[in-house]
Amino acid sequence: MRTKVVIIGSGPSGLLLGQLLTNAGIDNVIVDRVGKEHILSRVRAGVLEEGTVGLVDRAGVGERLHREGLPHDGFSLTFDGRDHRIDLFDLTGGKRVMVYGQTELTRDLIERRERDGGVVIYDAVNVVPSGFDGDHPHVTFEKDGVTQRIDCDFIAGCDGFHGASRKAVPEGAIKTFEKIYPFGWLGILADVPPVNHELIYANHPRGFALCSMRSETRSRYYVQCSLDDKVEMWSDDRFWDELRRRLPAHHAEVMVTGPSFEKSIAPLRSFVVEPMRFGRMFLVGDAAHIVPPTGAKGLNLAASDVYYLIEGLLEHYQEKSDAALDAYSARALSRVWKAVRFSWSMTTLLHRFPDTGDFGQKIQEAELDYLTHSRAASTAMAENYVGLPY
Ligand code: RFL
Ligand code: PHB
Repeated sequence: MRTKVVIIGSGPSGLLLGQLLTNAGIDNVIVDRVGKEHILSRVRAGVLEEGTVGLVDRAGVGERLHREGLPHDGFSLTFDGRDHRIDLFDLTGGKRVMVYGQTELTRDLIERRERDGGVVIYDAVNVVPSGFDGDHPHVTFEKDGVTQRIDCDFIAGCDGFHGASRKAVPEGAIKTFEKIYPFGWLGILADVPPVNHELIYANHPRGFALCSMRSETRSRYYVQCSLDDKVEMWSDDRFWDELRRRLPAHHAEVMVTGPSFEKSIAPLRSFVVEPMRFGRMFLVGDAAHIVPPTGAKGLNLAASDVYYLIEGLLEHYQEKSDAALDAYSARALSRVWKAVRFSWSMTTLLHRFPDTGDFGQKIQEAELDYLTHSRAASTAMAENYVGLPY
């Protein structure tokens, strides 16, 4: 088989890139190691920047997002029993974010690809990208016990943190930057109305908590937990008790609880590889970088990578120039590092670190106090939260 671009990974970055290529008439094939049902069962991000929404619109997949998504003009930081609202709209001169689940976005992208007759090869085993350092890149895999090979012009490694693309790069050609945080997030989904009409990021002596949502009747809540914790250790009752204790009383008292239908623990890490291009293979999204979810940046960075890569691929095929492809890695990384910095700083500001000590604790309190009293500090937070320009 031959195509122009093989996309490894059918997550949001692979599907979005595939749709933008298809819309431009550029043949592409997506290969994923799991099946559609599995992909649609993953619960992840919930906050989309305007740039991400714009890219989804450009792909022609934004109809349901605009109908069902919840535009948010601000969010609350709570600490010391009080609320401090970050007024995103006011502080950024009219920008907001959209709350819409990654699972729903992925469903919209898959349905659109199916309608267009785009190829996705699910349940592919042993996916290996090769030949990308020369002129004959190709991807091999096994499907139903038969080895297959797809030759192409370019490979897009959209296969997430545990994917095959990054692993195929020779060790000496890639540099890794990593920070592991000493805690995780325990998250639940429950069909109860959100405790607040906007997100609440809570700093509390018992640990961080986040109140988010998927709709007016579905809440997504998180509490900072120990890396040794297992989901089985957290009954729904224990979760609700802990969440309530980490919120100011006026929120805790009105919180509606109910049975959860999803519960999982995610470790927190910051991770970046440089460069993001290796000959004719490009790394995109989580394959190249991971951020802790505190700044809601993971999915949005995957989208900005796609933005830079599609620009390069369109220029290659339509204008016979490789200037934008050559600039891909540097342009993407420049935005990635700013989001890595922001996610790290929000994580540092809001969580309890086991080894912080009194000095670290005082610095955190001073930082929160500064945020509440300085429009400049709040503006910097808002500007990063809504997403820096592409
Ligand atoms: P994805 O979504 O991980 O998709 C990668 C796809 O590649 C496939 N794959 C392979 N295919 C072929 N061969 C292989 N060897 C393969 N290995 C993997 C996978 O099956 C999958 O279909 O990466 P992508 O597209 O770059 O998208 C990135 C986002 O998914 C990610 O940044 C965010 O979800 C991160 N993230 C969160 N971000 C937020 O902004 N807010 C959140 O609340 C949030 N929660 C999360 C998260 C990521 C999590 N992970 C990765 C465990 C919670 C979790 C649990
Ligand atoms: C979510 O809704 O899952 C969510 C929202 C904001 C974050 C992280 C996760 O910062």
